[in-house]
Amino acid sequence: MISTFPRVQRWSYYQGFWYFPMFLEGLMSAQDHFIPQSTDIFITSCPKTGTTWLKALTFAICTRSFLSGSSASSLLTKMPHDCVPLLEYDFAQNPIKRDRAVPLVSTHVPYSSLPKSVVSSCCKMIYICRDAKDAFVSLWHFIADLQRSKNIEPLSLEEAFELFCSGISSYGPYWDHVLGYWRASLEFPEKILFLTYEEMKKDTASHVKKLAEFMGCSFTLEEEEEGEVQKIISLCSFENLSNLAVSKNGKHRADDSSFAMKNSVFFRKGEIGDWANNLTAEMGARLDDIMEQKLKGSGLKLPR
Ligand code: PAP
Repeated sequence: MISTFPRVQRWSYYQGFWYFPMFLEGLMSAQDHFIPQSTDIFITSCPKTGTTWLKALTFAICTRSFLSGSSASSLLTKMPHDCVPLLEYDFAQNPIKRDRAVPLVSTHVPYSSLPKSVVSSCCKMIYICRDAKDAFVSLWHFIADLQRSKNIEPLSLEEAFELFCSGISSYGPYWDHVLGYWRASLEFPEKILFLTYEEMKKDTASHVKKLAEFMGCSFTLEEEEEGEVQKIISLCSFENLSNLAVSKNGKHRADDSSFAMKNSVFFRKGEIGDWANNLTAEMGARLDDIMEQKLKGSGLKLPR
């Protein structure tokens, strides 16, 4: 069926958004079959907006009570992506693979295409987004690296930028993805927490506390006094995670020859504003204008 959908480059169009076919297959299967646990919390994002970091933080927050002095966090030996499964890939591949003790599921699926079973449930969602220019640059490097590793000639930065500006990118249009979750977060504030990468970088401690509170596992005074918040921030920092052996030497989806990738591709720079090292000022201004127009009237202004 997917082969009959409109297609540009490797992206297929479905319900207003663009997907690589294998994720679309997983999404369509999830729309038909996925049933969440009532306690599930969904980590939602457009690709390259801070998912790895948010997965690490939420996983560390909600598993902290399992950890005693002797048992170290799984995050030291497992990628955040292997701690928190992806709805449209991991469940499509093997629905029984999940660890039900960890109430976290991630997805890049736009709000309007989430399985009805998720939207009509009482499950909470945490959405993270980021300046469009940085998200685009991060995505371009990620896809280009993957394609080069498979001896496929990647799209040039300029070609990919043109497509991105016309709405064509993984799970794009980017602005519609952001707006879908933004509007839903205004409608259901107790259910959907809307975050930005930039604000989380600027004040990680208050975000970690906010996340814990939203997830229903606030830090106790005792935990705060023992520096638990700071321990989680340090554990999940770019510096710490990117330097772990599992990140440097491990592989993600190692058993899937067409989709295996080095874990290190998830850690590039982890900075705000790196777009300026990749795009011209004109390209930056053009994407800013597009975002401003698309977000106009929504009440949302993304930090830059
Ligand atoms: P995904 O959608 O494939 O899961 P995602 O984690 O959302 O990717 O985005 C990757 C970006 O987050 C990369 O940004 P960059 O390309 O601009 O460098 C990556 O470096 C950054 N990142 C990964 N882990 C962390 C972290 N622990 N703290 C801050 N940024 C991080």
